[in-house]
Amino acid sequence: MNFQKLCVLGLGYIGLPTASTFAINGVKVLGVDVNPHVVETLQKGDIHIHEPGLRDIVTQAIQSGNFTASTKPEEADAFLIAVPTPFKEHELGDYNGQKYKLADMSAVTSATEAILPHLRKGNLVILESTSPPRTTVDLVKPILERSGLKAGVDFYLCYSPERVLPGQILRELVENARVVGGITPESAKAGCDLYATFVKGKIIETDATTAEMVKIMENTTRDVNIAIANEFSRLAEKFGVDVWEAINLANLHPRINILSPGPGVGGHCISVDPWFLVEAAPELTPLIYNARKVNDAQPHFVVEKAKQALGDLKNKRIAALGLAYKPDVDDLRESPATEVIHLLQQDGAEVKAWEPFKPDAKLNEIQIASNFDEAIKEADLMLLLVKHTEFVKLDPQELLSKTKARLAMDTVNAWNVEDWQLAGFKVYRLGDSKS
Ligand code: SAJ
Repeated sequence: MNFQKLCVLGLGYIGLPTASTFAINGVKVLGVDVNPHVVETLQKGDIHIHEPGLRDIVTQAIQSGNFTASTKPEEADAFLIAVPTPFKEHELGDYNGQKYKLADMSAVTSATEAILPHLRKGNLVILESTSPPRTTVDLVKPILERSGLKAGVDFYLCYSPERVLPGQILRELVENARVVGGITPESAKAGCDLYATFVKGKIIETDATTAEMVKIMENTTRDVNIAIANEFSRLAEKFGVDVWEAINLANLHPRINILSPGPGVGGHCISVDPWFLVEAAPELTPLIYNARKVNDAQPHFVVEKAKQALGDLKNKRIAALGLAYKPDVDDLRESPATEVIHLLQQDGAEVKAWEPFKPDAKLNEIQIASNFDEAIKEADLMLLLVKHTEFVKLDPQELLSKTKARLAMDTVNAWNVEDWQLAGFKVYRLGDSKS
């Protein structure tokens, strides 16, 4: 099947790279975003997000004449929905007193409704947004069928999850295996034909609900695995063990691969998606629920550790290094680092933060230094929260003259304890009660 014109709804971390990759591979793409600022930025040839290589590919897409941006969809051969599915901010579910977060599907609903007037016989609609199981059949399909057309008969309908890793999106978009779930086998086939435009990894056909499950299972597995690593870090501190050493040794076992503990789990995927399963079936998900609880509580564990180093936190000055949700990205969404900072401040600490990937970040109630040196200058403690390469490379000898701090706390296993001790720092490491 040949799709010449594609409409991509949602131009965020997934939609924009996907839209421009289609465009540079010969498909006419209309990128749609409800935020006029995003559309204006693209129309000026600029981009609104940081992702390695994205600027080049968007420029190429625009120059090829194949990519335009608008706030409204138009008729097309295929429609691809890549809008956010966050959780609701002010509403929680309740299962026997256990509170859980609820998916906010309003963006998927309104993007689907926006396609409705343009839907024609023979069109293909693909949902890519991470969604609770059965969203394609129970939410998207009925909306599209308001057109009078029948899904699977008059038009094709698929779910195909994005699985790309922020920081490596452009490469993984092309190379990763792609699962395409159709509401009928013909729909899955049509979806495969579209992705075959640029995907070099395997493209596998299945049904829509399986494809939805696949995506959430992947991220939930990672969340549960990080939760156990975080729990190990707490146990290691109780038993006089260095968790990092213990994990390295355990991972020598051929069938064990323990992930890394840290200050918590952030981002808009792994800390969100497991809740979709809890919401869909709270009675079947005690493990998933508790893993979320463990990871959400990890910032508190970091604060307890800071108290070991500083005693009462009142008026203590802390340089918080890193605000992003993970290393070498500029994305601050759902970042455990910001949660740690808020908790430290609640206990009376004066925190100055520094995020090299977003030096001009503005965050509620967090004081951000204008550069690294300013953040550490007057600090009592340097607290490392994100394993950015430039923080890993810090030379403790050089820092001595730049900061009053002689206490250093590493929550991500970035610093060589001996080097820092030799330079004269007292070092605290998360999950390590040996140093
Ligand atoms: N983290 C740890 N310990 C680890 C690994 C990660 O604490 O050992 C933390 C990170 O610091 C971060 C969070 O977990 O706060 C999530 O980071 P991540 O790198 O594991 O994942 P994301 O959210 O950037 O991307 C994930 C990926 N999913 C999987 O690896 C299963 C990606 O492939 C998905 O496409 C993406 O979610 C998504 O969009 O769903």
